[in-house]
Amino acid sequence: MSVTAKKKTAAKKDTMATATLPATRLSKELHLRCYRTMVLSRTLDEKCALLLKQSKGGTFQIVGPGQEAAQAAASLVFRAGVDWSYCHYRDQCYNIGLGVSPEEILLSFLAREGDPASGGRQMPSHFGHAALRIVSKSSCVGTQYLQAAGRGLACKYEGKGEVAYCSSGEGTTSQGEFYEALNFAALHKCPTVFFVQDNEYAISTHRSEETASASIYDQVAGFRGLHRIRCNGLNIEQTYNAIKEAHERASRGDGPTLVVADVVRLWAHSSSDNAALYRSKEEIANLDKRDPIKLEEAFLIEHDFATRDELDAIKAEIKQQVDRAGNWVEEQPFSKDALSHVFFEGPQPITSPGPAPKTEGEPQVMIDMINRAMHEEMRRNDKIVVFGQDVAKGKGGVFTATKGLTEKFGIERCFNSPLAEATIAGIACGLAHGGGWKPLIEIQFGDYIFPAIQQIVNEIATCRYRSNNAWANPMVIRVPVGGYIQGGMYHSQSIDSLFAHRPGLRVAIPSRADDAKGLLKAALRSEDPVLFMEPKFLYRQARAKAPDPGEDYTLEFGKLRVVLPGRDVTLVTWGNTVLKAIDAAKEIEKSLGASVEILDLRTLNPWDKDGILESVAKTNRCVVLHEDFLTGGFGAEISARIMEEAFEMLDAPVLRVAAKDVYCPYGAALEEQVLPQTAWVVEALTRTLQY
Ligand SMILES: Cc1ncc(C[n+]2csc(CCOP(=O)(O)OP(=O)(O)O)c2C)c(N)n1
Repeated sequence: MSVTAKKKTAAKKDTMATATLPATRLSKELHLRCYRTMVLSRTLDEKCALLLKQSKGGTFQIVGPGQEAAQAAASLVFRAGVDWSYCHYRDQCYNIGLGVSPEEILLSFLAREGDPASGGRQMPSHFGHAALRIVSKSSCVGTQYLQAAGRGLACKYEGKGEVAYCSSGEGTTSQGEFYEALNFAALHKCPTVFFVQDNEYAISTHRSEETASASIYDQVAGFRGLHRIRCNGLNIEQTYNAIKEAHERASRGDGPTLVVADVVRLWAHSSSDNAALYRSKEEIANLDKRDPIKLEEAFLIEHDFATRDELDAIKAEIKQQVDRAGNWVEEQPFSKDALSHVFFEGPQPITSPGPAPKTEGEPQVMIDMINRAMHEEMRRNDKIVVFGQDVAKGKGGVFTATKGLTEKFGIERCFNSPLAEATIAGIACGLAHGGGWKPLIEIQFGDYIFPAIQQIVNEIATCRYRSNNAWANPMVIRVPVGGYIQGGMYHSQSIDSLFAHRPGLRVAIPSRADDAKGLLKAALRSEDPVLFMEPKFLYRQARAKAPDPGEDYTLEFGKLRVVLPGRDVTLVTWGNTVLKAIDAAKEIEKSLGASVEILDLRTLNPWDKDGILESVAKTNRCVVLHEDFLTGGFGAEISARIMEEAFEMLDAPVLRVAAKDVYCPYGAALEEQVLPQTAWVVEALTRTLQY
């Protein structure tokens, strides 16, 4: 079927689906309130378009004309400062309805101080407002679905009848995370309302090229526990009824609803787009007939709620209000602060020295210390919630790290997630947005963290920065990593350099049981998101054992451990390769009589540059050893910093020993050729010492 034919069939179905909805009447006051909200939003869009044309500061505009009725109706239902809003970038009218002022919209548009969304850090229309519980929005379409489901889970746990609002266009529902979110929300009866404003286009791509069914409404018919409503989004009353029903269901504990509102996009996708390139002249000419403001005006006049003159007066008054706001905003200073709020800036255990570890007692394996740290911290903080694949009940994780947590703390605090890493990270992200919740999630293997990467790097790591400290994502992501276990290509990967490279994410990688406990406990008391990498080869290694450092022990991040003091060469490493370093140092002592100072970094963000430089000042030689690939590995960063800041101290070039730039194969004889071996370290140390 051609695109045009598909459009026609879809249009027919639209009429059929929307005609059946009840038509509860709204009062004159509510109609006029919506009308004002719609006109204010449209006037602001026109104002911003003008500012853009005049080159007065904005560089980009994305607008909502055509979608105002649906949004104004939704804003009547959701409660500002009570419910939680995960918005679409076209949701300006909804934001205004909740209470965002024209000044605030324009501060954001012109990147002036006082922009409540991002302090000028994000493009316009990336809404956020802490006091109104409008959660910071990134530019990634589709990430909001899982976050809103996670927030719904928090609302359910809190039992106060609060609801999460989640809005998007229909194109964005093609993202896999949409289906994952519906699944999770339906499975857990999350009080989340998914509001899809179907304007038929995703930039230039028509719905018929996007979705196998006529509408996303039809496409998701099979989710048990998901209520669905389709409505005419050009009609305030129809949308209000749909949203009200969805909100009431959610609030009383009946679970999620998908509301699909058919709307129209009157303007181009954005100021960078030209709709004439993909919409016919006829289609564009007919859009005006579907303008919801004009339709509402006709309704108001027909029902004697207002006269034409009164409506014109409202428009003129709002135009003046917007012009006044514009003049005031143009006088405001530009946002200047670009560097703060990457991390939490107050004192916290991961940035402060903790108590000394206890050193007596039976040495314990690392996996047991990780398990004990979680038990102790969950007892201490009842907002810690553990989830991931197979973490619950009898099994307690494929490596038994979470063993006993469900039995001890109940299924709500340690539950199995669906087999979907984006779900795990996205739900955690939403849960961590407020209320003190502290998700402690497990990604089963580092090799499988990639489906979650959008949520981790673009959402979790950026949340505090992009919202100018209004929102944050304190959580811990535990993930077993690394090789030396014949795990083959997909159970051996190191992910150090990928994540250590991202501002906003703390990264830890212990090599000993006591460090693992101290770092994990500090992470769980932190205000920042922490990626906690666990070298699985060390889980039960006798050489990684240490006595339990104690229930109060927390270990500051960014402080290396001197594994072996030495005089002649510094060997910097972390994770699995600490053991290779120890073996190599012994051989060097024997063969050359030289003493090697081994430093275990323990964390990669932050990493202890000063500690390394102090050692290099003494030894004047340095080798960096790690398990991740050589090219672009974290060793390159360390080596470059030593070169930049301590060149004069060096008697030899800094050398790196790392995995070959090859995937880690399964066979023992093959793995040995790829992952760093003791002999490689001995060879590099010898070369450095003999330089
Ligand atoms: C993950 C991601 N991919 C691509 C983009 C670029 N992009 C921004 S908006 C958009 C279209 C979204 O369409 P739809 O969901 O229908 O919403 P509408 O703009 O029609 O309201 C695209 C492709 C993005 N921001 N994020």
